[in-house]
Amino acid sequence: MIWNPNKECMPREQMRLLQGKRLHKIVEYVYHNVPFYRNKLQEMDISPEDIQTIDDIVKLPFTTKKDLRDNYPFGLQAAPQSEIIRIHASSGTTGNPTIVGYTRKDISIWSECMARSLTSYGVTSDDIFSVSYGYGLFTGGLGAHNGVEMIGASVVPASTGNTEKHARLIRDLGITGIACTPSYALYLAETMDRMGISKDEIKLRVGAFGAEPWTENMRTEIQDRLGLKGFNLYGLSEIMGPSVSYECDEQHGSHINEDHFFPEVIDPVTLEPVPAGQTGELVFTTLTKEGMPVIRYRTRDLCSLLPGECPCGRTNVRMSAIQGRTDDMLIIRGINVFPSQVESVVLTMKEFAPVYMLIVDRVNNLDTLVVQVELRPDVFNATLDTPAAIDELEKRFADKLRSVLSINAKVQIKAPGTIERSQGKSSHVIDKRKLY
Ligand code: DLL
Repeated sequence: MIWNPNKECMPREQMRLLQGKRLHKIVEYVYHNVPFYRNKLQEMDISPEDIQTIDDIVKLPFTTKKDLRDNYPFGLQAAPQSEIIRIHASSGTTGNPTIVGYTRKDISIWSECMARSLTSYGVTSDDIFSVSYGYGLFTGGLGAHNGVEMIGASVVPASTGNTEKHARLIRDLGITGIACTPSYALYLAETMDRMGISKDEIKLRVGAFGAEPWTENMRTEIQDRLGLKGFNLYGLSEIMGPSVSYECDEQHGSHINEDHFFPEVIDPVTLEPVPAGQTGELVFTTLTKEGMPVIRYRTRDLCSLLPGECPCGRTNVRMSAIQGRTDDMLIIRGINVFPSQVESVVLTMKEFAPVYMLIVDRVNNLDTLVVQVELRPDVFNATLDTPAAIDELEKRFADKLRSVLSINAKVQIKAPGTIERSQGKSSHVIDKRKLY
């Protein structure tokens, strides 16, 4: 089944005409409503009239996460506050999160994009569907929720945490579909094993997995252990949230909702488009968004656009799985974490030298984060001479980290000179998960 064949299976020439028209409109819209874009366009001597077809997009400036941060909180918002009906936030590199406001029309388009994804996975109004992405500032929970409601399946807003209760609900209600991070799916399988709930007692048949990178091996393991078919779901807050793209039954790349989000792949160094099919940095322009439209947003995600037609009948272009990032952002338990956030905490504590290391691992299918930090030599020699003093400092550091990162980290305070220095480019991360 296809939710909106008119848009998902549109002939290519027609799609490009539609994209061109929408691009012109959105450029005109930001020109008149967002001083940041007006200034940028004026600096480049571009007027909205110069943008008539989708090919003109290359004339436009890029937008980066730094631009969002510099314009915190509402500087890139185009619609008046009275028209914003929801605000989400995602982590920034330091300090301020990225704030994204949505109008009623934005939420309705987002819900439809999500409905397209779920329909492509085979979800129908007969399903009982558990949304186990976090609800709250993160876009995963409410984003998926609205889509499930739109197709008329029964949504169970399980969110994350309380996994044993969730496992019992999956068995007792006969839940047939689930949306969560792939690592949470494995953790759920593990919890069920521990509780003695077998695959034969549950009716799960479809999973919508995303918000973090995952491998084909993980897909096989999740499918085997939960007895379902797992589909990729991709998205990012700055563009919308989950369902910027979604897999179909062919599971060869994820179809982009191209009538709303125009994709480009560029060389992250030269910023020039890469030849079709080659890997580079994914860039999106929102073609219809009212709340916070973005022009040529650099996602930092590395992938390629797949050439050729898809046997499923959808004509929307497909993107490959994400193959890495051009920055150092980590996704730990579905939450975006930048080493620079840890650094910002380290720098606020006078006991520490600016030498730290994040060690990320996956233990029993749960991501773990250890943050090591070095004491300054004078502090090491003078003040911190009892285990109680070290404990107190560790606790203070862990509390500060939790409030900045929104996840728990185990902290280890190290003696001066004991964290390994890198020879070349300074690296603050050891990621043992091998996700790409
Ligand atoms: O993770 C939105 C989302 C929620 C997508 C639920 C899918 C499901 P952010 O928190 O802004 O938004 O993080 C976006 O997560 O740039 C990618 O690096 C990564 N990411 C998201 N989906 C996938 C995926 C949500 N399917 C960042 N595969 C993106 C690999 C993914 N990476």
